[in-house]
Amino acid sequence: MSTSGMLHTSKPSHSQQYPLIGQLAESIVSGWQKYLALSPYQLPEGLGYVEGKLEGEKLVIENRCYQTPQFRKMHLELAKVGNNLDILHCVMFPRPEYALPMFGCDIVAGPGGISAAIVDLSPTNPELTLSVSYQKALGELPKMQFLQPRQLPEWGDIFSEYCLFIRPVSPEEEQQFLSRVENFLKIHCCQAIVAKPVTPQERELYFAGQRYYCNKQQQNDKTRRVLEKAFGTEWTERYINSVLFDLPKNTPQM
Ligand code: BLA
Repeated sequence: MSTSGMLHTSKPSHSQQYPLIGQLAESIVSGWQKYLALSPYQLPEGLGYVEGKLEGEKLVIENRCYQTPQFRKMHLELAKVGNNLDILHCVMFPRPEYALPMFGCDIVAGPGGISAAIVDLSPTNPELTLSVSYQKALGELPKMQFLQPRQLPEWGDIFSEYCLFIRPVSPEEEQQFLSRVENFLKIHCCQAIVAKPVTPQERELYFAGQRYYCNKQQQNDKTRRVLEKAFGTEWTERYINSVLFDLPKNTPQM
């Protein structure tokens, strides 16, 4: 069964997910519906809904994907590994005609709670800096304190100074994280809908910025390992390169 590209109206299966993951998924999709004009986005054949089992436990992946005038691809993925691991993965890829950062969010929950919760608006310009208007909006958000901040991995130079990477220690911290994601998303959508296209020369730079981002994300061995266990190396390579962090085709839209 393939569910990619459809605007779902039925009750989504993420109701069985770790509570914060279900909440975040609802919140992200309703934010998209509220602020943006969504059209379906067709994922590669057979990769909308996938189940795998090689060694160990069953892995089920459910994808939702949309596009808008400003975003080439907005991808929300919910993955469940047996009864052990719940994962939310979300990336908004701007069309390179727009000087917009990448919205990215990842949550990994195990039996002991959430081990990783990360959200960022990651720059795509050559200087790897956010524009003044993003900095202003993000800087005005209420300050938050989390007890267990986490260290970014070596490949994490793509993330902005506003990146939030934590292990939430309580339901209160989980809700604070949710609220921060909602704020990031609101800021991003409101900036995106008033953005003007850049020149073809600048477009090349933003395209290269997205390529850099994807190349770095593809180096996350923790993601790769989970997928390889259920689907094998070849499938995983294709999935990472064509669904999770695919590079846009370098053909101008204008
Ligand atoms: C970490 N990602 C992880 C971990 C796992 C996954 C198992 C380790 C958890 C931990 O360190 O506590 C697994 N993530 C997945 C899988 C998918 C996924 C299988 O998305 C998809 C099917 N990752 C992203 C995005 C960001 C991201 C968009 O996909 C950020 C915007 C970040 N994930 C990210 C980071 C880590 C992580 C920074 C920690 C890596 C490390 O500490 O080495």
